[in-house]
Amino acid sequence: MNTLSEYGFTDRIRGLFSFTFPSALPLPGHPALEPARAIRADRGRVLLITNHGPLQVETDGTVVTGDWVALARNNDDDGAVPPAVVGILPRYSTLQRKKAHDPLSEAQVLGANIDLVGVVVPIDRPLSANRLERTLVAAWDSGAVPLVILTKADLSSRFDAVVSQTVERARGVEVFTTSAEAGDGLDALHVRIGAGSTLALIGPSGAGKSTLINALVGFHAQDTGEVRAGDGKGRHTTTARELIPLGSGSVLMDTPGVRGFALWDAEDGLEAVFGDIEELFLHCRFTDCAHGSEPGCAVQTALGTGELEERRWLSYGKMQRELASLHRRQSIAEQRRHGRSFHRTAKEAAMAKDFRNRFREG
Ligand SMILES: Nc1nc2c(ncn2[C@@H]2O[C@H](COP(=O)(O)OP(=O)(O)OP(=O)(O)O)[C@@H](O)[C@H]2O)c(=O)[nH]1
Ligand SMILES: [Mg+2]
Ligand SMILES: [Zn+2]
Repeated sequence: MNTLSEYGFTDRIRGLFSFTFPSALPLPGHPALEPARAIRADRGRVLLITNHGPLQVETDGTVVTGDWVALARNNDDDGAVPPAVVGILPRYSTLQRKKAHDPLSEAQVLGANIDLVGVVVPIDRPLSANRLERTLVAAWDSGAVPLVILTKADLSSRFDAVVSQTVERARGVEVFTTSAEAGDGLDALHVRIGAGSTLALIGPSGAGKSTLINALVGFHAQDTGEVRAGDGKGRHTTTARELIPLGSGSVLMDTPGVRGFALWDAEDGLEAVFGDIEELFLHCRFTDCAHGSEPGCAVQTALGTGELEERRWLSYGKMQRELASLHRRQSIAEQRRHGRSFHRTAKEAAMAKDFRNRFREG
């Protein structure tokens, strides 16, 4: 039977749990709160792993895959009150993106309490530098440490070129090369993951995330799907984010392939990936330089000498504008919310005054 320790319940989480939910030490007449981890979340329904095995509970939809929660169970065994999640442990990392096509600009939390984010890049397709950068921005921003994992090494004859190109693009992020087919690179990943930590794999459909998970755990834990013959794209085989224990308390998170990665409040991630560009700004002659045609612009100089790649500069600018427009929409939504509550209270106050006046008159 799977237990919590197989899902990353380390001493650190145990300590955090009893600190956050002191009532985990039962009081007479009160049910004890148990620690549990969400290993799959499907809107209001969450599959938890507890020290007594898996348990499905209904929740309000705020629990996401990877969350550590406090579970209250009825001790009387009469089953009158169903077990319930009564609290979520503060998340030490949160992988999120902006919901696609969402006018309200809401965040979609992909996973919580992840230690490592493996950005999966299949070697058999052309490498999209913009996509890699964007995903690394989100990965850094989550609070976890990103890794780049090249998959399907057995399929490329340009192997060395792709690896060195990826290392250059990843700019200091560790790059692992794997072939689930040939079993290459698995040991190095095992060592890097280490005991008690959680590695989430993200990347496009058909990149080989589930296949890599099966190779790492050594059995068929996740379904995999053939890629389309024409363009090599995947068929969206994995449909839910799910935790799979790897042994020695390490955990893998499989995720459905995503096409794009719209950013959500990712300034810190942007700085982590494009720190060199933000550093250049300090060397422009004018502090309010717009990095266009101003004299003494360090960005333009770096573009001119080739020190800064034009593509990277454009990619950075695009993400900056995306975040600026997100913040504009967020503040408009915020103002609307306040405006509405102001109108409501003003109207209520007027009605109350009207009522008092009539009462006095009467
Ligand atoms: N030759 C070779 N094929 C691989 C390797 N890894 C994955 N594949 C193949 O790539 C296809 C897609 O693999 P999946 O693991 O389903 O991809 P995924 O990233 O989980 O895709 P989604 O669940 O749709 O997001 C399958 O046909 C795998 O057999 C590898 O190392 N070598
Ligand atoms: Mg999959
Ligand atoms: Zn400038």
